[in-house]
Amino acid sequence: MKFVHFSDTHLGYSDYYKVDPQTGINQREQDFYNAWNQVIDDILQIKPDFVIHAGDLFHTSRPTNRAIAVAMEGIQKITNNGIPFVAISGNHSTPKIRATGSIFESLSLMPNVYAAFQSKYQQFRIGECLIHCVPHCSLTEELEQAFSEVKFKPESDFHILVSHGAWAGDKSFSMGEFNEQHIPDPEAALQKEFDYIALGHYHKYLKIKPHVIYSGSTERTSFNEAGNPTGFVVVDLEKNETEYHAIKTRNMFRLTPVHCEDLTLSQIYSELEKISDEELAEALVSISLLNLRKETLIQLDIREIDEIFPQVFSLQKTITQLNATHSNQSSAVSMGSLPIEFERYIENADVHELDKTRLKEMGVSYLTIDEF
Ligand SMILES: [Mn+2]
Repeated sequence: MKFVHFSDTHLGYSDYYKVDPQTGINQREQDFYNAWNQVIDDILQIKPDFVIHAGDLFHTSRPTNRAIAVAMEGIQKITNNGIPFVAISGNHSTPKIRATGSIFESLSLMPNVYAAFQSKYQQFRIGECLIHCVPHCSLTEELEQAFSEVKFKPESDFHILVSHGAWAGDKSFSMGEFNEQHIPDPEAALQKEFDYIALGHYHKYLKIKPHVIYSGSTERTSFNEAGNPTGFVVVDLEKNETEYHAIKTRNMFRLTPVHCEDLTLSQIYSELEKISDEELAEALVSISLLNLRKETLIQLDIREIDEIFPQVFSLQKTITQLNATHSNQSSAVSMGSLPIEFERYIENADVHELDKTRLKEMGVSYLTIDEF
């Protein structure tokens, strides 16, 4: 028995304003569809006995018609080849209000699709495998109830658990989302070992134990995921082997921060020129300029920075200002924010007989709202 375990495809996710010239769809939305389609194509090559999706199939609980169509087309390619598709709902695809209904209700009408989505335990038998599904549950009591209902049937040869959430006991598996659920070690509670535990939620491929695995996501939803591979897991139950298959997605880089306290404006630009290379082509790139002196910050030209990186897909800039009173502290600056833009404007404006310094001070104090 061989199966594919994947998760967190987040179909319908979109970001930035760029459009795919071929499809006319938001480029990042298209990237997520491309990742999904790559996995589907790979599954058709691998020809597993079944496929497991461990949650967050869609980015939202009310996916768009397009996201639904992409999902259904992919699932149909798999099931038309006689490969059953098992899915559970994750925290992103579970409606907060039950009356909303679930898209999984529709998906489960498709032949050869088995979906667990009602905040309760469900099991599905596929050949000699019993697949125990605990989807995202809105309430902790529902989750506890769901795990308490997990039953091993002795006649089934293989037991697989599918769940979505942060594996309890270690904070690092958390996505830091307010509605994520914590999965208690079910093997400890049941005093039984599963042949495999297919986990979703954590967007990084991770083996907690040889048979307890997060497949990670198929695309990256934030810079926290820069450097994570994207792909899926192939599991061979007889051989007791798992193998990670990476797929090709848009690169995401978080570059080494530039410390600017001792740099002039032109030195900052030339530092950036040094790190701008071909490897960044079409990538999502994040740069940090740290501890800029105020006088340098005011002269800094965001367009000039963008022009140093013409090859990237997008450039996220984090800029912090050296705090004059506490020289070891710095505060993040949002370029384009009113106080900064006002200072930049006054710096270059012709104010006749008015006192520029006083004008800046007064303007900034009116425009600054204390954060607390
Ligand atoms: Mn997710």
